[in-house]
Amino acid sequence: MTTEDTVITRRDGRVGRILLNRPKALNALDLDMIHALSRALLAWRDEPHVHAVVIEGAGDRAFCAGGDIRALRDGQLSGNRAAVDAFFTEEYALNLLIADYPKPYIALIDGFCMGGGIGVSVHSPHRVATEHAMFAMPETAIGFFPDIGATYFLPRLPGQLGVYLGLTGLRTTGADAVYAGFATHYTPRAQLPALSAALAEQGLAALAQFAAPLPPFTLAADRAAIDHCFGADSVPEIMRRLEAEDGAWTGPVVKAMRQVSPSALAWTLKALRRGADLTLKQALAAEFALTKTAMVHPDFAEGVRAMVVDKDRQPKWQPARIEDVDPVSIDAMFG
Ligand code: QUE
Repeated sequence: MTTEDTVITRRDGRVGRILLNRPKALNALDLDMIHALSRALLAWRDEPHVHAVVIEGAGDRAFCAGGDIRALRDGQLSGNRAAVDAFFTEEYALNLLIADYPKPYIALIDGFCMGGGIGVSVHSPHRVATEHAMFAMPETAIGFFPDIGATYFLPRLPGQLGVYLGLTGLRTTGADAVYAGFATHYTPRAQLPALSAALAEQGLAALAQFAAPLPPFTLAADRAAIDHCFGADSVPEIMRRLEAEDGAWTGPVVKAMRQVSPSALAWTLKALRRGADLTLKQALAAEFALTKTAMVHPDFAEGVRAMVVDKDRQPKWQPARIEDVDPVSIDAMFG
């Protein structure tokens, strides 16, 4: 058994257990945590007595709410590109390690699961969400883009749901997350400790045994309209289609699209369309390249300032309007 401050790893019978243990920061991943996760997975990969890995978040508010974007902003502003590169290199390598892991890796997701938290769960075939799970890829709100392999998996969600969720950053709760594809099983929070224990005793069979019936998909009625609006090939055209819809569903969607970074919407749409034709490994490499051009844009430092550092939620985007984003400058970011 090894105990580290922010990631606790231990053997429990046939499983290796990982607890993300920074509950005050909603278990957001810093570089030390990413290293601890990678070390544990590499050690257990070659340990014959470990048959599966179970990952959970400490506390009842979050599985993992993202990455250490405050540190990334500091690195960007101080010109410490090496520190920024190290973070993304290690994080994306961990995402790929999980995708390629030869043993079952089971994420038990209760509370927030956003950004980097999705990166340490969605690439595995086994993701359990509770009724308190809350999934989102909210990076356009900080002038960034959905990374951690999101440019691979969002375009593979049903229809245009992934583009809708990746552009707006809107949240998807428990059961909806199973329909959308963020989770594979739905188990009530009250049953999670029993499921976790059963995984160590009986392995993957416990997943079906503890799965609860799914309530209906709340987005079902809007799916066709979402596919139509978010199937457009530019952000201004998506806005025109949304504003031409008469369903009540577009109110919060248009509001979200008008709040986030207009430039980030443009580079995110382009990255998601490109990711549809890439492997996960290629998508992560393309994301790494895009971190270099997206982070020098002023909207990244400003977005993290407004949403995470000062929390005034009043970012001053450049440009301020979707209609004023220059497509040529966005294309230039993709090399
Ligand atoms: C948009 C985001 C993130 C965010 C807020 C947004 C994000 C992220 C965090 C975050 C959460 C908990 C922490 C922390 C950062 O907040 O990606 O340091 O403890 O990681 O509006 O994309």
